[in-house]
Amino acid sequence: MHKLKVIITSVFTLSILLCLGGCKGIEKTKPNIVFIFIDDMGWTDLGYMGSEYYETPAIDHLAGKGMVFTNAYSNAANCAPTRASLLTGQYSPRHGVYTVGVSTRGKSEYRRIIPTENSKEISFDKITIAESLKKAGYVSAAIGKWNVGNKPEEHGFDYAIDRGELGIMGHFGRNGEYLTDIFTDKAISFINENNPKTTGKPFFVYLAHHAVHTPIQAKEDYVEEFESKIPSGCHNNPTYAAMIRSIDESVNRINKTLDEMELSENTILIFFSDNGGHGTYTCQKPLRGGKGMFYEGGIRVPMFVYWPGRVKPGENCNEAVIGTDFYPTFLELAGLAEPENYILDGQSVVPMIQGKKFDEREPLFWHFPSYLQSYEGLRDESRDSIFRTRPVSVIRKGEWKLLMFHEEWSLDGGIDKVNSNNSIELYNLKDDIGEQNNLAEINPEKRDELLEELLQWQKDISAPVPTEPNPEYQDTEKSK
Ligand SMILES: [Ca+2]
Repeated sequence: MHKLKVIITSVFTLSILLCLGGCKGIEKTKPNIVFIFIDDMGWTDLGYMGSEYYETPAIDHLAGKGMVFTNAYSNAANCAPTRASLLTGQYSPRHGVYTVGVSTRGKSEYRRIIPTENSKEISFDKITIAESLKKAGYVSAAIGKWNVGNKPEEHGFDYAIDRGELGIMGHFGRNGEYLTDIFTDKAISFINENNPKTTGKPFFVYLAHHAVHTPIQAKEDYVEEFESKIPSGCHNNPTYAAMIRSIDESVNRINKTLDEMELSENTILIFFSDNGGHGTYTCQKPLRGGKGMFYEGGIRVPMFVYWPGRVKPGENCNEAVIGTDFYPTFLELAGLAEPENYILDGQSVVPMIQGKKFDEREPLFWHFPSYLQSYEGLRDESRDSIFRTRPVSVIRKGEWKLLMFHEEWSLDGGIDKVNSNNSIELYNLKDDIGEQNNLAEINPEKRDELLEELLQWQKDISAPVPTEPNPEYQDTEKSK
């Protein structure tokens, strides 16, 4: 008995000694990282975010025991650029992936300016987060939607599987199997086969579901169940609700796996969406707009971090964070320095996870020199009824947000005519989260302060602001 006590005391003393160097904050043990990435999930599309129709009991439970980020942003309002920024850790002007497909979406006769050409892939000179984590011994998997050219294995992932390899086009396989379930199975298999207790290597799972992106398809029995429930406002599509239920099951199954393998305490689980919800099927009120727009509904997304014993349960973090913050966050968790000669645009959110704040939060920026045509459901919330967005740059600093529209800026006199050319919108998100009151005229001091920072950022990062008029543009009432 006495001997045992001595051993226990020694182990305890030893751990204290070992702790002197590293136990403050994040330990030296490299945590596993599970990043669950939802496609097109809107800010209020979850129970814990206020939906009274969609049901997400498992997610609500984990979010309640984790940390909810209320001011989390995607780097763009649509899929590819958000993913490129997240994987490279860089804002879009550095990688050139501004949009999905071409920049010229929507009829040419309505476009005033020639938009910037878009890149459809991450170039090989980029150091992806998977490549960086590999240096710290991580084994990594990209499961699901990729969307940024080449293959995940060519960008540092050890294992990858996508919908195409499964021979699936929409959300169902030939035998009726559901894509969200298949990807969840693949993630669970990967975790099983790469148990750090056996391999000695931490894992990074990038689970990028295609749900809840169109086509809106879900399991029939779930759809029927939601058909019998009472819709709530603009959350009223039973098939969309059923898709969300399958996402909830996915998160639950992943968490259960980690729990059963006793990995939860050394695994950080992050839930995030790549842009706002699709205006035809859902809405994110009180936010304005949805997917494809640079109003809050298009870029503010649901996010929580679950890490039992490490993240203080039940906390909300109201600091503004953005997709490019994950790269430096993962580096810090893995104990890695930033890659040499490689610029990272984000800031680690590890202090927030520890219940602190950023020493100083840099302003957040977006740059979208492209057009996105509109569709039913969003026309009332866009700036105009033809496009969800026209070329635009955005800065968010503190509670203020400024949007600079390139057509008016470049063709109607820029800074010299800023008081009258309608190129700028300014909102105070604290008072006006719905972006209803443009304060650009009322508060020119704040407008100029943010504008100056935005212009400086554009210059520093060589952001292309389109300037050339489109010869096919027809100046009719409808095109405005
Ligand atoms: Ca998306």
